[in-house]
Amino acid sequence: MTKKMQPVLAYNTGEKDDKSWIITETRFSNTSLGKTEAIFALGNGYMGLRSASEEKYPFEKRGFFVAGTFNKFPGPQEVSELPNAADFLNMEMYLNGQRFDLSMGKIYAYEKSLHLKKAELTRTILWETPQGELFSLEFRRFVSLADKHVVGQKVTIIPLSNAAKITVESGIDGQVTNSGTQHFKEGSKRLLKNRILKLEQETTASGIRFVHFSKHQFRKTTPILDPNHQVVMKRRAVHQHFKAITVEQNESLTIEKISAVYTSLDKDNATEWVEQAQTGFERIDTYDALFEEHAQQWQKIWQMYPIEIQGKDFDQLAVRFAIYHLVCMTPSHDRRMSIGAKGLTGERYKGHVFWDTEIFILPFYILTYPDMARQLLEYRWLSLDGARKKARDNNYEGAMFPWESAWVGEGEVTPLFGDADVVTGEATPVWSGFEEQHISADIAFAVWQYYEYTHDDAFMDAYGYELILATAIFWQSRLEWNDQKSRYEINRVIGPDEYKEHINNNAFTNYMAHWNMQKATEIYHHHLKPEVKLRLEENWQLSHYMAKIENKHHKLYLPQPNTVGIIPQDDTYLSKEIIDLGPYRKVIASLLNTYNMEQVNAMQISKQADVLMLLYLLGDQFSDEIKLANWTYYEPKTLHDSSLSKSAHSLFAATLCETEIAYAIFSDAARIDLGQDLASSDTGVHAASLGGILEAVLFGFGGIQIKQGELHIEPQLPAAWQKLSFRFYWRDCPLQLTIESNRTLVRNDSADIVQFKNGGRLIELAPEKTVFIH
Ligand code: IFM
Repeated sequence: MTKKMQPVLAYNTGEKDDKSWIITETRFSNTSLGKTEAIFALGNGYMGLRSASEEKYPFEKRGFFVAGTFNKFPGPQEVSELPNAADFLNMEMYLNGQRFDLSMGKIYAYEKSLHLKKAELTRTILWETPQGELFSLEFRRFVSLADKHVVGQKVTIIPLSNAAKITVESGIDGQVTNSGTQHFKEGSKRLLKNRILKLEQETTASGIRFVHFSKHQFRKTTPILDPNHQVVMKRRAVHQHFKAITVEQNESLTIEKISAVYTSLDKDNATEWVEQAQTGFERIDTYDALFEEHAQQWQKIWQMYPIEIQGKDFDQLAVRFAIYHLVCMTPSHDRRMSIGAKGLTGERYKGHVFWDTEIFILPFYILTYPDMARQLLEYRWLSLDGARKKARDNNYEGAMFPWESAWVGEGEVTPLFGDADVVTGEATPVWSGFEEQHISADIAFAVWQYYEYTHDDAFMDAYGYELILATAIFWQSRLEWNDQKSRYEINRVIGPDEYKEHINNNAFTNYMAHWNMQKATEIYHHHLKPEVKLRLEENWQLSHYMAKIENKHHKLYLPQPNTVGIIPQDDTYLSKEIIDLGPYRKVIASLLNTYNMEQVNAMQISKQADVLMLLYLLGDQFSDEIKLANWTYYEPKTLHDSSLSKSAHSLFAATLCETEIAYAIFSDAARIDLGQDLASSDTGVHAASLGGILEAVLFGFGGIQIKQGELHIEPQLPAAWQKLSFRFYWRDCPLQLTIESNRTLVRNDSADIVQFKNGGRLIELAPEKTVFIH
């Protein structure tokens, strides 16, 4: 009988107090390093650091990203990307001459853990060298939430067999690349005050200056040591070699490495910012003191998002894991930046921002931290120049938002080519930058969703109305008149289902564009203050375009349900061949190993939610029967090849009150990053999926919805859970929702009366009062 291998990841490994806070890799494998490098990545929104080891391995992917620092390598195939900046984690340790390397010798104990509560990475190892000497090693690391520039590392080594001479090579290495592309000039290197390593570099085209510092402190069981060291400078790298420190048997050697990075993008930069950064860094304290301040900030984070699930520890952990990563990837310090599809945890998608932010992540912030949602929308407002340029370049008007965005105002940055075509052997063209146009409406939709929950008029006057109106101006210019059918159409697009290219009248796109234009007319007539109207008139020739929008949008073709209630995904989808998707639903993207895009285009196969996404977002416009009919039709034809798909389907199933189906799909979504598939996160975590998991919990099971501008709370608890509770904001009022198997409570923690609907009843909840609902 073959022995069953234990799963590599263990959950909830902590003691009672640490339950549902810890994820542990229980076995070292030097061929699947990417998983925990990404899912255990550390960050604070300013920077993100993949959790590669101190010592290097051949199949690792080290990664360190500072939000917003985009650079474009010259060349027609290149687009702006977030550079992989200098690596300061690396520490090579030689124990009695033997390099510490887990692919050699024997591992008697190994645990690599991410502790979500305090956002700390740890590794504890009992290792025998190939020469038979036993060592205990402990590694700790954090990216500070208290000082966004600082990273702390602490390594403790204890020789267990005999005394040892330990040599350490450590420094700052700017030789890293983005898979071969070097984004930095050589730069300057220094050792300051015989103690602080400094590397100053500049990105090749965007001219963003980076300054890195690292300093070390060595300690034996008690005293601070000053070991012999030598400074080594190489191209783009500066290191210190600390020589042969003698450590007795069972004595411990602790090495603390504190590093910091500052860039010329930092908003608080004075002219003398490098000098100031240096002075600040010199003052920086020890690991423990810095960690304490950092842990206190994380305690505040967990108080901000008190989402509690009782019944399944894994689900509680998954929710915390999603919140943890959203905090790590959200650039809360700077509205000129937004959230990349991989956060700050990997090179994939080049740090670019997609609709993922507005449709999958923003709803979580709207409900739990509206100011953050507002800031992320301001990034889009600051990007209007790029959207205007994209419209102009394509002979349209208004604001046509890029499918992929990088620096504000830069415009479209979608690469032109992607993976190999299995049939032709050539690189597959990426059409999304030209054809995936729904993003303009998605952004407008998100703006309105934010407004409905917050009634933040100041935001709308300054930014929100402009975003909705400028995108509506784009859409009216985008419509194509079909003389034969006497209607406007939107042709040659890609909808959310990216397995259908160059299609006409994608239902999602047409309905969302229609919604965008209709909302613009409503805003124009009922919401604009005279001074706002005047400004928008100057910026966008508003009255001229409003006449066109009003005239045209009624005549836009909106695909209607057929005789059995199915809304055609586009003009041809329903007439395409249907194949057995069974084998392809088991392995992500396996279809593209058999068929190329042209062939996939000719089949009824969806990559992710498309019509169902429409029915969720514009749920008010469709009956339950239509929703159910389309669910039954489209879900079996969906491969869920995009990580955005599962959470969207879970959410949609919840709106159908299919609680257990919604829960089963939620469970799959929760495992996209956190599950045992050791390759699923190599290139970074899935930001939209993490946002989507939280959406499924709050909006799906929590049942928070807006219908005709009113708040509805219609909760449903999966059988696996005994309790779900969370706090959310409705128009500045904090409300606490507690759902248990036999009762649901809503508590109004504000000083105002709050109105909402439940089970068809209008409920008025007085300040500080609690009500039981269905
Ligand atoms: O935005 C998504 C898209 O919907 C599917 N492909 C990946 C993109 C980035 O996550």
